[in-house]
Amino acid sequence: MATPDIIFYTAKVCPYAQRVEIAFQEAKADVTRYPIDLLNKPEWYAPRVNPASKVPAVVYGSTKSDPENPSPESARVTESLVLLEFVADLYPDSGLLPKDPVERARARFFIDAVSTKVFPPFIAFSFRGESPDAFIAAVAEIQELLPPAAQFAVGDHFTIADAALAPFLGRWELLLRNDLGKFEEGTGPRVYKELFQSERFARLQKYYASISSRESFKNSFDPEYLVAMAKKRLGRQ
Ligand SMILES: N[C@@H](CCC(=O)N[C@@H](CS)C(=O)NCC(=O)O)C(=O)O
Repeated sequence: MATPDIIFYTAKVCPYAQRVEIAFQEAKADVTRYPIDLLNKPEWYAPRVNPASKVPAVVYGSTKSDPENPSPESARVTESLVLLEFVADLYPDSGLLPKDPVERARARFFIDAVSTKVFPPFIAFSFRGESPDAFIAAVAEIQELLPPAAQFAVGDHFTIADAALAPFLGRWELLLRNDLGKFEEGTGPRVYKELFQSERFARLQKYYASISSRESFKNSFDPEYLVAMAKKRLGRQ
């Protein structure tokens, strides 16, 4: 039987797509990447690939497909967290999901905490200029979930829990350091110092050093491009 092919619709700017890119690279998966320009999406994308018209999306099929006109028999899989599980299921030997049920539950709990606790206060702070306090408190809660000595979120092996958080940690570090956000000037570097340089967040900083030094992260994170895009969206001038 032919190996099913995987078409991955992605965009370098998108942290959700980077989650999936990291997982594919960690799994050493052979995928066809198709970049989508989010400012000028092809008219076939929603009807043929993802009705929600978002990246990331994957078409998974049994025949070599044309990315612009994938076979209707191929499966469409969307939503970054669903895709992380999908990649882990396709590549069980990658260790992206541990074999042990308790560790699997820990990975999923970590992902749930990231999604429910940190994103809302980050958006309030960064896109609406509200106080950073709730965001900093939420990051402290995430830090508490990190094992004291292990390298990654659920031990010494990189899992989907790390892939889920890494793109966001990377963007927080970059955007805060460059003072990019809809907050008062100078607030970004102040919060940056707290999260990425203070003793209080030493555990988080060590964790960030572990994930940001992974090849899968470095290959999928382009700081200059992200700063340029963020300046257009969040710049003060
Ligand atoms: N919940 C989705 C969010 C994906 C998402 O919001 N993607 C954005 C880019 S980061 C997108 O494609 N937006 C559509 C657009 O910009 O038109 C996921 O986790 O995959």
